[in-house]
Amino acid sequence: MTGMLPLTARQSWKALQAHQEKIRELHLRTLFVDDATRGERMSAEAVGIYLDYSKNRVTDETLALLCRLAEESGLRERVDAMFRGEKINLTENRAALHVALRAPRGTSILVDGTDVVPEVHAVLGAMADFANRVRGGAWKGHTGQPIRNVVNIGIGGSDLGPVMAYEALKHYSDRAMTFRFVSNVDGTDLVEATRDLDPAETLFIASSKTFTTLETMTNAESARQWLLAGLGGDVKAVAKHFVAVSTNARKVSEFGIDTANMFGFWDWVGGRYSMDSAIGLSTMVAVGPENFRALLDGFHQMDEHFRTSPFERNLPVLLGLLTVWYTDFFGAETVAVLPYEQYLKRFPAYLQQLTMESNGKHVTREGVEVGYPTGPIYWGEPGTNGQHSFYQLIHQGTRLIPCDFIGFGYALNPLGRHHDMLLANVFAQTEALAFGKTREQVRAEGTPDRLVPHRVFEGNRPSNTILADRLTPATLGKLVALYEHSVFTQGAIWNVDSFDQWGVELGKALAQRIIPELESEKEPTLGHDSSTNNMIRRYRKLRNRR
Ligand code: G6Q
Repeated sequence: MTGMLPLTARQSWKALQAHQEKIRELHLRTLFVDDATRGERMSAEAVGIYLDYSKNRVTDETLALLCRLAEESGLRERVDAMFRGEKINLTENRAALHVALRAPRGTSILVDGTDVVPEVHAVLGAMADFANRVRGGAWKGHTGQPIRNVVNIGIGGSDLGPVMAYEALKHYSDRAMTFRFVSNVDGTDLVEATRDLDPAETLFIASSKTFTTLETMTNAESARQWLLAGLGGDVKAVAKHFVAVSTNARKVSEFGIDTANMFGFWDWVGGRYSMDSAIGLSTMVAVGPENFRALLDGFHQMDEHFRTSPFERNLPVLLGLLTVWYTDFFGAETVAVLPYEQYLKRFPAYLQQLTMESNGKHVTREGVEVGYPTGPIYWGEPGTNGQHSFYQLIHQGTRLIPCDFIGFGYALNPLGRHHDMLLANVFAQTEALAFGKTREQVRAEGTPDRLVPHRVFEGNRPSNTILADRLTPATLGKLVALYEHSVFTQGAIWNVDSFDQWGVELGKALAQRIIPELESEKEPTLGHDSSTNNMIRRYRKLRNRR
């Protein structure tokens, strides 16, 4: 931004560096002993989401400095620019306006002078009509049978959101229907997804913003062949068994899908920010239009909280700033996201794309090499499973891994004592990470001397705990928006373009070059490096031995 000092030259940044030197040895044990109210005080609650951030290696001063860093980094102006529909995705000259996807009817957001909110609601209306027809059996397949199976074909942003949302909201889904998701160009994905399905009852949703993506186009073409082979080869069947979600009407119609059955979105919706656009069609068919609208309402509530709340009480801002704190001042390289909710089993995978594709950048928005670490690696698995595998390293390894624990008050499937046990584990883990177990405590337990070092937990390992009432469509919307805006906050501080993904684009182009070299009958002349050339030759030989 014009007139703004580079990040590391900002006063608050320098103050944070000096402050970190002072408090880096400070133990959470001491912080909690010194302030009996810390656990309640260092928390924030909004739109039904409760965040306990007291088990972080921060003091009031840290938080004040981090909020100042946000001010000095122009976070407020950035947020306003996003909500105003400005072209904040500089390298692609586009707005990043996923917040418009959940703007209520009657509000107005302009992109290039056009109000996009009515368009959003027109598409939502068309999706709802379609979803109701499929769910109610009015939409018939080629042979007159109703649809029982829905297969979403897409990849990246056109897959991860739909899969995650379907799994997360399965409790609310129509159990008489089957939902599958095909993304990988590895033929196994499609073959396994369709092997037990009857083509006469199967609907494919080809989801691709560009409708040119290699994997999706290849899978869609093979799905079409599978369908036609199963239904006697009449190409008219395609119109009844394929619909598209895309921004590219021409390509959709070239594929043979009637554009009357195409659900559109816009260039200002980034792939990883698109699960609440028409890309969510499979979600809507699964859970119904009313639940989908509740999901959007949850997103919108968090959007409004992010847009209007002061930084010190703003959940996404707090999460984002804490991530900056550990990434840039403690050298942490990862963040673990640990949902204690089986339905959120794909949430960490979804977040990996959202966070790492957005902030995995090494230059500023002006194209200058950054002089500080940016986006950390996000990873995770649902609890309690992770406790019996990788938590060991979080507790006793040599790395600092800030963790986000996510839990719910009510179980969607109450079963005996299960839920109390589940939540007891959330609280026990954050307690153990923060406070550990001292040498004295281990000795007092009668541990033999030689085992003492192995049983000591140094503690002081930071975590956030996010609690909500129960996992509903609205809660899911709030959670996703929480992380979207946390990513935005981080990107604003680091001054990177969180909305482009040139790293993905390169891979897309390179594979296209190699495919003909693998497929050509004649031995191709190869111009790669010696390793790539050698592997291509080796693969051609292996393949020919079939
Ligand atoms: C997301 C990325 C990427 C994209 C896929 C699929 O932000 O841009 O993951 O979603 O490459 O692209 P299409 O939807 O165009 O097939």
